[in-house]
Amino acid sequence: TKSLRDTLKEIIPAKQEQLKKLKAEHGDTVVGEVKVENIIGGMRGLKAMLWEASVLDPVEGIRFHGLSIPDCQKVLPAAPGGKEIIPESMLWLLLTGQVPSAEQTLALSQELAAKGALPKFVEDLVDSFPRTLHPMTQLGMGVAALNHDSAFQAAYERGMKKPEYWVHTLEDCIDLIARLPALAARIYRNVYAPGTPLAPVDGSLDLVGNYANMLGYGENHSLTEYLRLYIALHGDHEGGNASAHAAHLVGSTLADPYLSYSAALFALAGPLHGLANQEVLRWQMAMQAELGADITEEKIEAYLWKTLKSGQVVPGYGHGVLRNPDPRFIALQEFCDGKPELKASPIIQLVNQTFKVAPGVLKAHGKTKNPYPNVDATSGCVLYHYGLTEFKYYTVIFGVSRALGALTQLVWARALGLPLERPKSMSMDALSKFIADS
Ligand code: FAM
Repeated sequence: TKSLRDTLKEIIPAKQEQLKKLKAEHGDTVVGEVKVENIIGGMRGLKAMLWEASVLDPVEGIRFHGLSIPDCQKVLPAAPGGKEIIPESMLWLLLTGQVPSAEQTLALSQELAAKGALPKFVEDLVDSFPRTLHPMTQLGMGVAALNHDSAFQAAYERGMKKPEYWVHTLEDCIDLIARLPALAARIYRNVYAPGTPLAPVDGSLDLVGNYANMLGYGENHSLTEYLRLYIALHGDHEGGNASAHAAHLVGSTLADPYLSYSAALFALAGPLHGLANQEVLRWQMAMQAELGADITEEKIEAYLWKTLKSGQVVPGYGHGVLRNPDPRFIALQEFCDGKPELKASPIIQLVNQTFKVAPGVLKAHGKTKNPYPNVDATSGCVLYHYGLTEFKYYTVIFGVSRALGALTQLVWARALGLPLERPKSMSMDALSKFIADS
């Protein structure tokens, strides 16, 4: 059975050829037009970057190399003894476009576990942070500090040639993904259970098995399975979202994968992006507290209007690209439907009741282009049910996940020799002059 590196070595030349052909034969083909509204509207809808591993259809949602989420759930290997997709099989798919065998997935799990320990100075750095420092700030700083051992940076200093870029990028990406659970779990334990022992990385566990174990939830098989699915599903959501795009932009300067991914994490930490899952829980709990025991759809509707009229967004609803319920939301709901204790959970029931009412209210409100839930509408609430109630930590789990896609693209960007990203900006005066002259 072929290794990950050999698989990549085999497929990269054809991709390089494809890019060369696109450039040579279609370099001046027009893909779309740039309107003033795109320039002032956060570049929404502009097709302006390459991203290999996934494409987001507004109606159908995400596909990873053409595979939908239900497709992935059918074909991607689970952990030994588990049922859900695991990040290792998703990473293999994202990197290669191929579905790994159970054996290949296991080999990747073993490699990640073998590389999973943190350098001592990073442990000390993280231990020195005040407990009050937001976990996402800690994660971003920890990831940036891991660049101390960057293979890419060391090879660049030695004067490596361009065809070698992806090889060292890949090694950094694997090392970083391997170390994320130990880093993220250390932050959790320091902030929420200081002074208690932290389990070391266990060579016999998969990536999330280890993560759950180090968090202190190793015994909870159901939560571990949820985290596997959650982390696999959040892995990639094409390239334009703020975290993925930040990694791509910073990586295009040939900053190493650690620095590039720390930039992604700080983008993920914004409330309109990854912080939304913590906001959803906060909002649903405030709703629960206000509405009391007897929660009806009418009361939820009134609460939604109250949120909107106070000028706030309804967290967990809307999306920059999607125009339908997010299939990741649906997959997490199906996970809950299959587990009686989750189905009976008050917070999950509230999420479901809200889902029945919110699209109608948001349509009547008439602002958002997408009145449907995104994945964050439920992801944090499920964690809360399992007893992982520290919602300031939720985006860290998203941050462990998004590495899969953002780092995959760094490998492809270096393999394809993609250039420094540098869009042209305009001032309002320049834009007005352009309009007047044209
Ligand atoms: N509740 C109320 N208003 C909303 C809304 C919501 N959930 N979603 C969008 N709008 C408003 C939006 O604020 C904008 O109003 P203004 O014209 O006054 O600025 C208007 O509707 C048009 O926005 P849009 O074009 O539909 O959405 P955008 O592409 O600008 O923004 C989101 C997309 C996700 C930032 C936005 O829908 C939002 O703020 N949602 C709530 C926060 C959230 O759930 N974020 C998580 C996104 C998730 F996918 C992730 O990154 N993890």
